[in-house]
Amino acid sequence: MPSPERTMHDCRMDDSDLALADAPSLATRRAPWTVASIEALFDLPFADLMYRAQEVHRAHHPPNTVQLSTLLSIKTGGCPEDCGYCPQARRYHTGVEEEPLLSLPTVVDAARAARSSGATRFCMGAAWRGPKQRDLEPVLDMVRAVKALGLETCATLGMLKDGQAEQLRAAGLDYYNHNLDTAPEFYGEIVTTRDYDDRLETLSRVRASGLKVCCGGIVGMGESRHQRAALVAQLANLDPYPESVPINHLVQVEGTPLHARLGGDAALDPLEFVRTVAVARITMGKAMVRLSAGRRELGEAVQVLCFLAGANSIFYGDRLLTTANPDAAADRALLRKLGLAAHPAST
Ligand code: SAM
Ligand code: DTB
Ligand code: SF4
Repeated sequence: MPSPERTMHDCRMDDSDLALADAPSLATRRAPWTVASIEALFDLPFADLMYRAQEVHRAHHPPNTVQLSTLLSIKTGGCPEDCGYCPQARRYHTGVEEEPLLSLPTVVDAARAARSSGATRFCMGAAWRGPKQRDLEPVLDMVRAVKALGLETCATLGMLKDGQAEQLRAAGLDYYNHNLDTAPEFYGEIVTTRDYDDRLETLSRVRASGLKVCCGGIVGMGESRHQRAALVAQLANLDPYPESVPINHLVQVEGTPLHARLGGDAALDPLEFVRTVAVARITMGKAMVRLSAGRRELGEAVQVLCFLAGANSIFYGDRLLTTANPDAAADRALLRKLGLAAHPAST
C-alpha cells in the first residue's frame, strides 16, 4: 500500500505507484497526491525534475513520438458564460462574432484535410455552456462521420446532462474534453457563471459513460505555484486520472478580463510552464499530456523543453479554436529537427 501522504522520496521510488495506477480495476484505491507533494516536485532543481519526467515518460510511452491532434470550432462565439480567459464569451468585446453550428459536410471536409496533413485525432469544440438536445443531434452525426474517417474523436461542448455522454459514446466519440482549468480556490476569480463542482459533475458523467476523459487546465492566469500544484493534484487524484491532459498556456486575447488584468504581457516565466508539464507527466504517467494553447507565444525552444518534460501531443493546424496556432509546416519542420515522429491514434 502506498502511504497516504506522499513525499518527494515516495515519488522518486514508486513513480506514482505504477503498479496500482496501471490497474485501476484493483480494489485498492491509489493514495491521493497531496498538494504539498506536488509542490515538492515543482520545487526540484530543473534538471532533476526533467530527469524524473523523462523516466516516467519513457516507462509508459515511446519517447520520440508525438500525436498530432487537429481542433475545429464547430460552433463559434456567443457563449453565455463569463470565463475570464475566453474570446468566445458573448459579453466580452474580442472581435469574435457568433456563428451558427457548422454543417456536416464542412466538418467532414475539415476532418479529411486534417487527416491528409497527418493528424490522427480530431477535436470538435463548441462555445456552449452545454448542449441542448437539439444541439446534440447534429453533433452526433459529426462524431459518426469523423470516426468513420478513422480518426480518434474528441469533443468539447460544455456541461453535459444525464444521458448525453452515453449518446456521444454510442455515436463513436472516444474522448470528451472538459477542463478544470485551475485550482479550486482560484476558479471563482476566473469564472463565476458555474462552479468547480459543476465541472466535476460533468467529468463524472463522462467517466461513468465509458468515454475517455480529456481534462486539463490553463497556466499563466495569475495563479501561484501553489495553485498550479493544486490544479495538478485535482487532475491526478481523479480516480482514475484522465487519459488525456491538455496543458494550455493562456493566450491573452484583447477584450477579455484576463488581458485587462495581466496587461497583455507574458504573465509567467516560461520555465514555470515547462515545470507544470513535467509535474503532470510525473503524476499521470500513462496519460497523453497535450501541449495545447499558447505554443506560438512560447516559441520553439520552450516547446522543445516541454517535449523533454513529457508532452507527447500537440494541437496541429493553423488555428486553435479562434486564435492562431503555429503553421502546420513549421510544426512538421520542428518535429523533423527533433527526430520526433507523428504517432498513430491510440484507440
Ligand atoms: N465551452 C466549452 C467549455 O468551456 O468546456 C468547450 C470549449 S472551451 C473554449 C475549451 C477550453 O479551451 C477551455 O476549457 C479552456 O481550457 C480553453 N481555452 C479557452 N480560451 C483559452 C485561452 N484564451 N487560452 C488558453 N486556453 C483557453
Ligand atoms: C484545450 O484544452 N485547449 C483547446 C481544446 N482543449 C479545446 C482549446 C484552446 C482554445 C484557445 C483559445 C481559442 O483559440 O479560442
Ligand atoms: Fe464559453 Fe467555453 Fe469560452 Fe467558457 S471557455 S466562455 S464555456 S466557450
